[in-house]
Amino acid sequence: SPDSSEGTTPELEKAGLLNKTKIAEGGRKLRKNWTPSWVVLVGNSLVFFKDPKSQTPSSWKPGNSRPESSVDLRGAKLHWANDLSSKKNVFRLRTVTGNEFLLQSETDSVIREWYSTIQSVIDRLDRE
Ligand code: I3S
Repeated sequence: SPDSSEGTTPELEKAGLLNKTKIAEGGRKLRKNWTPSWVVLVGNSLVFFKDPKSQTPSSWKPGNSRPESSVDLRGAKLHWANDLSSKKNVFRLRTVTGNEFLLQSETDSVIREWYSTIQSVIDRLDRE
């Protein structure tokens, strides 16, 4: 179909504002630096943008703004991680390359939706 995720336009699964900090790079621990981030789940990737105010789910298109960083979800692991922060609603995402991020929202339903949507992409990639 024209809307298939096959081809050149990756499927936009979800987009929104989360608090983010990177805690490891290639397995090496980093100092936390929590910042609000516009997070876009598209195709097999989680993409992070600065300047959340300039982004909305309806206006976001692949390629129309420069991402701060991007995470390949293939082989990634997701875990609730309330032990890793004093904040509530925190999960940890670890990539196969040993990059680790904490993502957080003050809103329970928001973080639960992100967790289950990212996990479903990881599961889909595991089955491929
Ligand atoms: O895991 P930590 O070290 O308690 O994380 C806190 C610190 O990164 C802190 O910054 P300083 O390195 O300047 O102390 C941050 O302000 C806190 O937000 C971090 O803890 P939380 O519990 O918010 O993840």
